[in-house]
Amino acid sequence: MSPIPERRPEAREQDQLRRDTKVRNYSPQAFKFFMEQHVENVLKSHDQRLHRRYQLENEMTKVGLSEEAATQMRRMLHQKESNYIRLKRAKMDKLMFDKITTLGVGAFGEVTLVCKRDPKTLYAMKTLRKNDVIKRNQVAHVKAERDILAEADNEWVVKLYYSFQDRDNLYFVMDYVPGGDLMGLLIKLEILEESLARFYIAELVLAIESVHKIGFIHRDIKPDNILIDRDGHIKLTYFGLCTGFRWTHNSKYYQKDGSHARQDSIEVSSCNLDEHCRCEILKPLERRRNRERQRCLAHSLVGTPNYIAPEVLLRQGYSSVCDWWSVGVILFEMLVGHPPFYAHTPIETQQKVINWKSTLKIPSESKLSQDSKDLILRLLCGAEERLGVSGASEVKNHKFFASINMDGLRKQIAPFVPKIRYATDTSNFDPVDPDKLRNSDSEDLMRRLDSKMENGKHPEHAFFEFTFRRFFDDAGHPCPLPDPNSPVYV
Ligand code: ISQ
Repeated sequence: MSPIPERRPEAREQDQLRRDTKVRNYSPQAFKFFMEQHVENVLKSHDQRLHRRYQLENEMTKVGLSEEAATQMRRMLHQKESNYIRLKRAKMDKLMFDKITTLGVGAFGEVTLVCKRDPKTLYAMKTLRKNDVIKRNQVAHVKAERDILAEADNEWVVKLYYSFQDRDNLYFVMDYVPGGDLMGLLIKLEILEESLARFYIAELVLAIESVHKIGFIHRDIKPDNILIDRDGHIKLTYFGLCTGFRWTHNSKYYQKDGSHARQDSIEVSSCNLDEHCRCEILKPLERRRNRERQRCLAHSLVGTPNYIAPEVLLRQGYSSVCDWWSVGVILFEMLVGHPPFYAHTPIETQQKVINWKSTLKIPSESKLSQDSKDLILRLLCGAEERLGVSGASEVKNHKFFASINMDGLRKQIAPFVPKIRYATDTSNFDPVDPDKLRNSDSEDLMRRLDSKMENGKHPEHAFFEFTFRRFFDDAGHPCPLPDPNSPVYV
């Protein structure tokens, strides 16, 4: 960490000169942040480039390529690297995408199904309003989410193709995963057969393992964040609470004066009730029948603490084992029909989670197998004795999974394959309440005024180097093009 540069007395004159020549002036704090993050990113890009070269050499040696062919391959990689640098510099904007429909609305923005104009490709685009992200102190989380989506190059995590920003918004352009989410399936089926629950939980364990392997913790694993792809396999999304424990994932670097501030959306006890969706207050509390209420809770700023580990809620210091707790909660919910710490309000749920020793009860009338009960109780316990504390294989080796071939799971035919009738079919997602859709023009204007008024209070460096392009993004995108004759554009 370099020291914060000091401003010299003659800097004032230089400032005036800069203002005259329209060069933006940043605080020493922001300058330090820019430089440190920029140098880190330059080094990261260099490492990735070396890694690609090393991988190519390895592959060529493995297949015994002739020297002539190898030279040709090196030239092609070099060309691709140059194209990639050019692509990274090219500015992207939202007009490169046509909106098809809204898939979901959250506290900071929305997720829409979009079609990129050139080449025509379907994506899910998450839009976050910068102002809201900053006001709610979520910059560090957004940064961590961008990092994990960019770095997790595996089939268990929804793939990020591009991230970019404009004055008002941040954009994540990701794979469209058309099968809906696990919450939708739970609502439909109420209780899952043990074999179906076993399949999803086994996949979830592998997905979480893949996230931990690259040094991240999700912290907010819940059925809404587990998507089902067209073949019935799962993908993780919404890493809004995740952390990779990097300095840029720490909120203190985004405070104007460098001081610490509370930032987590898991802060339930201190939250304002007004932050919750009004439907929570207005509607009866029947969980599964009231899917809207569930979704609203998931969308409110504080979220639902139903799935969050007690050590995370208590801010006691936590590790990757907190994600295994969430697996226990989801398994319970799948087999029993409601989450173990369900209550009428988030605060009550939080209390129940924290006091899990006295509140956790597996109802005797639900006919759970001995193995499933045992796994639930080995996951819903103190962090030190929780299964998974010595690694994911502890969880994978539990008797509950005895009949599962973990290694080839994703290659197997899934027990439930969602119905997808055409490329832009979104029927597996809940229809979005029209009241929640943005009234774009007037709301945009309000937000612009809002952002003007708040200017100067924002950390200047909040979204520095947010842009991302995937290196291998041009071939074999999984989503077929929309059929131009189908009535899909709404
Ligand atoms: C991809 N496909 C469908 C829905 C999504 C929601 C969030 C992030 C990615 C998604």
